[in-house]
Amino acid sequence: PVAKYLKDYRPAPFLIDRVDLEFDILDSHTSVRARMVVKRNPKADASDTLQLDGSAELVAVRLDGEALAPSAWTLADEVLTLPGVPESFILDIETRLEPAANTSLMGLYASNGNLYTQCEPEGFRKITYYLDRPDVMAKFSTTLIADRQRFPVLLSNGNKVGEGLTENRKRHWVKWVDPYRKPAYLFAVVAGKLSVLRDHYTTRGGRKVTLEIYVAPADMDKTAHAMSSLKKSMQWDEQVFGLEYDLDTYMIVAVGDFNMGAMENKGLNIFNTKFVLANRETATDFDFEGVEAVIAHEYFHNWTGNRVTCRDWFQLSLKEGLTVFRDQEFSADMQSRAVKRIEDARGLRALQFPEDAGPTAHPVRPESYIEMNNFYTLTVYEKGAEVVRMIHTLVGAAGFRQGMDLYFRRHDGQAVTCEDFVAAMADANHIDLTQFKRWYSQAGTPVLDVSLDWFAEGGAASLTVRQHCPDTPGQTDKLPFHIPLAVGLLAADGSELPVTLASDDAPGPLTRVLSVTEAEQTFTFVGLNEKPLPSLLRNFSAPVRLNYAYRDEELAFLCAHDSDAFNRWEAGQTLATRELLRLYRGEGEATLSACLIDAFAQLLDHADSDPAFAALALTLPAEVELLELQDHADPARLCQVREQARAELAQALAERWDAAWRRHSGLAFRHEDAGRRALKNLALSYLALLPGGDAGALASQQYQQADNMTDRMGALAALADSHSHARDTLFADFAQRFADEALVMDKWFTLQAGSRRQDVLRTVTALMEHPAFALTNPNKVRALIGAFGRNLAAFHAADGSGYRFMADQVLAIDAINPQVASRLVSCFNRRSRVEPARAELMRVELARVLAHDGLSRDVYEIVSKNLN
Ligand code: HT7
Ligand code: ZN
Repeated sequence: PVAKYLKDYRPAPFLIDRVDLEFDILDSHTSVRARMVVKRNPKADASDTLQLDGSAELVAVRLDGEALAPSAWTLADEVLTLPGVPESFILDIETRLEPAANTSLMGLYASNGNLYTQCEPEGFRKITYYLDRPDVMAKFSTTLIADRQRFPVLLSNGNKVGEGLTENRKRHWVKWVDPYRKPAYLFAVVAGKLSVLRDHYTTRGGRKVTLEIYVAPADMDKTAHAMSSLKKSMQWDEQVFGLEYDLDTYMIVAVGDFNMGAMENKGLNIFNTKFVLANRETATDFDFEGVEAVIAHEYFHNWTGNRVTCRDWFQLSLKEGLTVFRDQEFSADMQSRAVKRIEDARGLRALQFPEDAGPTAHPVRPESYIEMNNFYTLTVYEKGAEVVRMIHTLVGAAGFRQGMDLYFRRHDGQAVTCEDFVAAMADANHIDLTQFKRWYSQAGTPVLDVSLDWFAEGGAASLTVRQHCPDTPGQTDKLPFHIPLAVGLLAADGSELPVTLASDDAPGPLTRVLSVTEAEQTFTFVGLNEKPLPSLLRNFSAPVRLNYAYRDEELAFLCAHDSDAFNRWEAGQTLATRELLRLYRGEGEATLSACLIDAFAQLLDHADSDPAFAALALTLPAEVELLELQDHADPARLCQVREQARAELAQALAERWDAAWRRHSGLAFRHEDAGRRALKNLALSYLALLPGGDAGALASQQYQQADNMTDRMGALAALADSHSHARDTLFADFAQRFADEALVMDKWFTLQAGSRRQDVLRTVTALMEHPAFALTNPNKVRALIGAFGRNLAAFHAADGSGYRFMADQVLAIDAINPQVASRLVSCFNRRSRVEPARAELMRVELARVLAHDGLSRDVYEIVSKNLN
């Protein structure tokens, strides 16, 4: 397989003005006729050879109405070459597709008898031959013709402009025209038997928009939340960014077979059912939050992605980082801002930091790829959002809005680069972001080492900040980043002191954003009557690791008093991490320190004022986070130490957990009590660790009385690691009760695959035979096999059985769906973190995968980087 490079970008030699597509949907196959109006690109080097991307079965080619003999073109390596074409011409291409046989779920595919498309990033070439790159933007029309009974619903992008019956009246046709130019990756069609929930939204400018959500008929009772999320998103984008919807219809279609979360096709979003369907019997609070966030994300893409798109796929973060930032801000406005920030930062640290430190580390704007599907990463999405957030922090909300306005004024209707986005932000705010742009080109997580010197006589404190960034594949000796470091200062009584610099002529703000730009830099704060305790990186103002030599008591103090909620949470997590690593290394007492237990006791005593925050603060750092902090780690021991710490906290605070569980139990369901449910279920999970306790009875009681899925799942999760009769009874009841609910059965699979029980591999292997499981369905694979890969204790079993199992599954799935397989194989990427015996067992399995005949580009790229 060969790599593509950012440095090789050239404008397309030809442009496509219009595409008229006709899909003739038949029982055995679908015929696609594409008529394209093609012309030379005046901005590209002159050429009379047209090269189109494509991998579909080619039936016919006509140029300006003349059928071309096979000798007039060549087809090799998924490129159709037409030499000697005129300046402008009409090209007709006919292809033949077999959607029912397409298990990759890219291009046109079948799911449950219906047809769907997925074209981002390079799926359109599986439908027809085309300039399948985002900087070629055309006006599309689509006509769909199909049997009326089997395919009553026929959808495509834009506005419906006509429909009718064929001569024998058995078939019907629908024609759609999208008035906006778009790249092929935003093209979509859907055909099938679907029910629809309809509603309306009138934009600020007075456009009446019809909103439609299409689902399988049995799922209509799970669509209301998605609809209300859509309306909230539309309103929020008008209020915060002045952005309105621009078509008369906005359609969302839910499909159970889908490679990712959702897709922002113009006017016709296609969603994984997981991010549309939710009612309180089948979806947890977490699911409800996910639906709202993903609906918002795809809606926001209409401006950040569709109206202004990417010049090439290296710029993916232009649309994804910005749109994730927008959906995070939306969610923060819909719920608790602090809780949202903690959840996002926790996810980044647990998942993106390891990616940034591993064999597939890449900059937010990658420089090369073999398979673009592998670059829909946490780095491009989540770190990309952090980069946008840092600009927001540097220029403020009003400055950011001005930057966005300028970005749209300059680039509406264009395909642009990350550089263009930063230029709009810099120009609108008259600031220099040249150094800041290193965040787009340098991979790796910067490390800040911070210290404070106190000068009592002058009432001054100097904060010294040193930054460095570890080497990543292909990148050494990185240049300093421009890092916004938000700082506060606490007095001994817990009050906040102004952060005043010598250059200020008045007391400074209580939180000050310092611009760290050098490898080493000192900031001096003045006007202080006592040595302050610094609160650093408030609200997680930059995606960095920060080291400061706090004493344990100082962390406990910050945990109790910091006015910055993020840092209150952070201080508790740092204290807990220290304790867990100390226990892991066998240093000092073999039990948790009183300092940590007291800090948790205090958190629990004040939990009811913000139970959602408390639930996060009372959760120990994840095993994957701990793994990153330890060289030559023994994952089994890490898991065991964390479990032991949880058991100690359970015992030390037993009465408090019990009281918390009781205080928040037995309430009639209200959405706004999600925080209380989170705290209650956390309490139950601790109570389940008490030797001789009655957690089985409590969990059974909660399960039986539950009027919502969060509580049912909380009860199941509390027992998932046990061998009790109660556990077997509840799991069996759950499977029976929800046998027909695919998304609920996914939860059941995940709980079992994530269990601490020794027999988990045997269980997972057996569950692969369960009637609700299918290797062809990405949700099932992620729910069962993906969850096993995230189960550190089971995946890293000392005998290598977990590695062997995962490698076998990767190979089996690769033959079906390479995109899903390459995600799964990434669980091997932290090989360098684990102790040598396991690392070698992992290497052997990866070598076996790499040697496999017919391995996909997707898996090849990940495994070869890992083995390098
Ligand atoms: N922009 C969408 C990306 C996506 C995707 C990419 C590859 C293969 C399948 C896919 N489905 C969706 C999703 C988003 O970020 O909104
Ligand atoms: Zn997106």
